[in-house]
Amino acid sequence: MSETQQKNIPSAAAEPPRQTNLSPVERIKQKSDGLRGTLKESLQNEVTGAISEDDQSLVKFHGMYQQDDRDRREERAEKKLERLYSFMIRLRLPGGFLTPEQWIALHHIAGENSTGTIKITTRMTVQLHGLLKARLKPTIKAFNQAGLDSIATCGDVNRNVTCAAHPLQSEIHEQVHAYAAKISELLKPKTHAYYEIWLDEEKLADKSQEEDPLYQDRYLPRKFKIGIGIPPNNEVDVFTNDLGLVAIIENKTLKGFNIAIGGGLGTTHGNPETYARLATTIGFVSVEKGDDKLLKAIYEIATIQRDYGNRSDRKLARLKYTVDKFGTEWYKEELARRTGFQLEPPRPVTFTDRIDYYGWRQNHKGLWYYTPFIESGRVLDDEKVAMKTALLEVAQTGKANFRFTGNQNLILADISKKDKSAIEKILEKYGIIQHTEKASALRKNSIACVALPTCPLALAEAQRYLPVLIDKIEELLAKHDLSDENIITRMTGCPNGCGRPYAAEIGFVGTAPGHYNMHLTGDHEGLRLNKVYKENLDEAAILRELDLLFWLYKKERATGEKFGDFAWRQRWYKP
Ligand code: SRM
Ligand code: SF4
Repeated sequence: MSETQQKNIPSAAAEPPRQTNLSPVERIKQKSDGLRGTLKESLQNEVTGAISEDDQSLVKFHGMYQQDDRDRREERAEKKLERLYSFMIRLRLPGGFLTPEQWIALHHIAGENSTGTIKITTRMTVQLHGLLKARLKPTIKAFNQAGLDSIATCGDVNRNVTCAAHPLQSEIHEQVHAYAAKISELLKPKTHAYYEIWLDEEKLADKSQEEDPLYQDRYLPRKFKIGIGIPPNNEVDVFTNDLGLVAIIENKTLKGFNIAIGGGLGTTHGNPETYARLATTIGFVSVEKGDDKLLKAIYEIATIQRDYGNRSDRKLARLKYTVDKFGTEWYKEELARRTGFQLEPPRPVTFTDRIDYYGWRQNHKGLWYYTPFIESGRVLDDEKVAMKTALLEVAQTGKANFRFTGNQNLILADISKKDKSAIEKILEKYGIIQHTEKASALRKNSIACVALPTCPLALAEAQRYLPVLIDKIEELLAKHDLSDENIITRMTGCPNGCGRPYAAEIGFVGTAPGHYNMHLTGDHEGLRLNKVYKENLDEAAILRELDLLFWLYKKERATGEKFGDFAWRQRWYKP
């Protein structure tokens, strides 16, 4: 019996099922008039710092989230004041790239409209927090003047497309990297709403120009993420995406891409139907005779998810659940039916790491790159280092581009030989080089999500706490003579997994204030997810556990064996 018959699912050629019992967000999307809703009216309402409930769903598609300062909820409630509402805005930067001029614009926009901190995200873009409602339009207009937008960085659409950041990854990095922008454009919603609402542009005279054959009026059932990896460095965590593309490069020529589907990390505590999943590789598409086939395959993978993804339960709506419900073979058959061609068998690939190349590196063309360490991707001036001022000064030279990495870092990039010393002087002046060299391997390989005080879903701290916990873990590593180990450690304030903790060697997932599930056994390359080791640990319990585990690791590991692999061999997970 075929997989299709076994699973009692529609044959590939059948009409997609009509879904009933739609979730409330589905109705909001459908009646939104191309994501316009009542956003214009909400923005004009001066009685509240918030926007209407339906508009809160819609504004995400424009790249913004309504939030409030959770640290101040109690104080505001006591004074009978409404919550201190503000907005977070996220830029669309396919492959994570800014010119120095754009960085300068971002620096000033952040200072004038937000908390001032520029947050580099795990998907290679930047977010600003704390924007009051009245500052949204001026912010978007200022971004627009800098050639930047926030379209589709949130919402049930294709999100910021990530791509292996470092030009050292391949001599044809530029060629592969260009696909991030191409794919972002291919899957960008067609509605003109963004331009009308935020930039005061006239309505389109001809409505048919915004007809959207991909998203129609339903958009996707849920967010959709695409990442492009370039072996051997998997710093984008390519298999955690709904759709992962792995560049196949032979003899310095781009042959095509392996296609992997169904990655995703979000889970919900206490809901066993939700789970983290790495994408399954389903085939290869050549680009040697042009990229039409590749783009067609990407587009149709999205249309299948549009038609078959779960629209009743948003917890089960990501592509990974569609793939597991119908099976990868069915997905491939349906894809072949829609594209008119079969995928070729996947090509062999080897990933060996997921690191950022800190410090100075030179590429094959002789250009220089400096990767500073930016803890949790937060660019600000604090008591440790004046990172924000230093980066502004670097940008003002006009001699370095800004490339973001999937590890919440940035690379000062494409610096010519003659300009290197000018940049170096600035980095030295502000202590950036010392700051980067001083940070431990553990710290440099850590990620923490935003969590409190802005994230409404946070159950525990992450970016405000992980640096403090790392101080203490560093002491344990020193005690066991393991200080040079670059163990990949990630923390999130809830199980949604924004810092990709399930793909870490040590993952901490918040359960309640001050408490975390500890996950172990993930590998160094991002090819094996971890598992829960112990639940609901407080700091003292975390340190107690790690003390014992590090002792065993030091004593019994094989030569060169990574912590995650050792933990896997020891079966350090809950049965
Ligand atoms: Fe995320 C929701 C922050 C990467 C899975 N994520 C959120 C929200 C918007 C909370 C909300 O819905 O109100 C967070 C905003 C916090 C704040 O105050 O800024 C948030 N996610 C982030 C960022 C900023 C974390 C960071 O510190 O870097 C990352 C922004 C990426 C970007 O630039 O687009 C971020 N989020 C991720 C990732 C990692 C990735 O994509 O590589 C994941 C796991 C991969 C995945 O999608 O499966 C992730 N975020 C989620 C989920 C769970 C989705 C699910 O399938 O269940 C949510 C909750 C939701 O969508 O309902 C969420
Ligand atoms: Fe918020 Fe949870 Fe994402 Fe952290 S993992 S940013 S707490 S949704």
